[in-house]
Amino acid sequence: MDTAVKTTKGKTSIELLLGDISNQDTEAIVNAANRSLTPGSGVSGAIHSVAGPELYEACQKVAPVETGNVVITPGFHLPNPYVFHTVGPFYQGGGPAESTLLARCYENCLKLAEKNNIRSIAFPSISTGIYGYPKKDAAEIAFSSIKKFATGRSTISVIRIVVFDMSSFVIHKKAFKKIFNLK
Ligand code: AR6
Repeated sequence: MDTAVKTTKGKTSIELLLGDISNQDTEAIVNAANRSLTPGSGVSGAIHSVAGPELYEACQKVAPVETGNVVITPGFHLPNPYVFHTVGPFYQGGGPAESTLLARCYENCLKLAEKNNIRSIAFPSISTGIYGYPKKDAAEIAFSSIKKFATGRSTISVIRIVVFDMSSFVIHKKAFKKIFNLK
């Protein structure tokens, strides 16, 4: 089975990949952080362990971060010059306030990438691990936010979502096809 899908909107390639967020060739990667930016397991554990202790020190200078917001640090020992730390909502039923906050994570990261002339960015599926957001709903919110952003005006060349296991990939691929109207 293929482990990647792609589509294009304007000048932007939008991709879904099965892989590891801490091993991407993009200029920026996104950390699914908590408000105090302390390393945990999952995405933040993988990112901090490759970046090294300098990342923790840099995070402590910019914490705390409100849910839905984002801050940038260098990537230190990662292959990426930048790490975006965004805080997804903790799932408590998925009402409009939660879905808006999740969408805001993607929108704010993309806006900040554009503002910093960053041309490629890779996201994990924010909130779908420890924070418990159902993957189907979270994937549709992620791709809708990306689609809205990329339609027409983005200067970002690559926007990628990286998922870590095959069952997540299958769920995200279905959402990708639905949101981008692909067969
Ligand atoms: N690469 C890509 N995706 C991954 C990786 C990886 N290396 N590891 C896990 N995933 P999570 P959250 C998937 O829990 O739900 C942290 O400890 C995983 O399967 O990392 O936003 C923070 O410090 C899941 O689908 O993030 C916070 O306290 C998705 O990435 C809290 O957890 C997100 O899982 C944030 O929880």
